[in-house]
Amino acid sequence: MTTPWEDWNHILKIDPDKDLPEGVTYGDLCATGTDAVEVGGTMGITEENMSAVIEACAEHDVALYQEPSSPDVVVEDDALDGYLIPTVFNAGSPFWITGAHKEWVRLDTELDWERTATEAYIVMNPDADVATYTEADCDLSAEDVASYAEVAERMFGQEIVYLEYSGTFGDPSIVEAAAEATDESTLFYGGGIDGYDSAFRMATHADVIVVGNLAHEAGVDAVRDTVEAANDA
Ligand code: 1GP
Repeated sequence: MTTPWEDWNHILKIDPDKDLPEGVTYGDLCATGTDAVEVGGTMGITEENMSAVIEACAEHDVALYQEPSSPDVVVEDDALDGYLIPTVFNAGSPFWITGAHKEWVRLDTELDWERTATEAYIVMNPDADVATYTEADCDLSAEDVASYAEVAERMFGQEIVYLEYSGTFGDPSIVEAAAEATDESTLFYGGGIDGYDSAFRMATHADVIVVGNLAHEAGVDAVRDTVEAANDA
């Protein structure tokens, strides 16, 4: 697979289980200047709601990726540029490290490896659904996180390391530690970005910032501000 994320600064993550703010369309979000739209979520995800969002975004000129939370919601659609598959390095259950992946490969004998890459997640917010779901150990120091990041890059050859604070703004010093520990991997940061300043703060450390809830809770202008910050940093 090619590695377009090396050139990205900003990802907009759209959760198919959440509504858009009144008057906002998927087209508006695709046109914010974000480098890529990633369609994914943790709870309430079905193949149907995934497909609906993918189809709505496919009409617009933006890189489009699916981030399936489990094998049964993978959507086969030529409009997708690819699949970004989470593997949770600090998961308590091995199902979320390699188990779900094994099931996907078992069930899908014609998996499109050319369009498939993994994201090495380090889940940091214990209150997030993703932490509960994966039984993640979020009690990690900056040193622990940096070490996980280095393991992901050096031992497991992960092209993407994803520091995930979903729903809350993370500790910039921990993001900085992860950035220092990675050399060739692209570092994604996601969680609690709510405008220009928070986006800029994390984008000074991470290679790519991921904006999620804001797209569902605020207007398009707020999202556009985070794109600007990611490009400025
Ligand atoms: C969630 O990392 C993303 O997977 C973004 O988090 O929804 O808190 O912006 P927020």
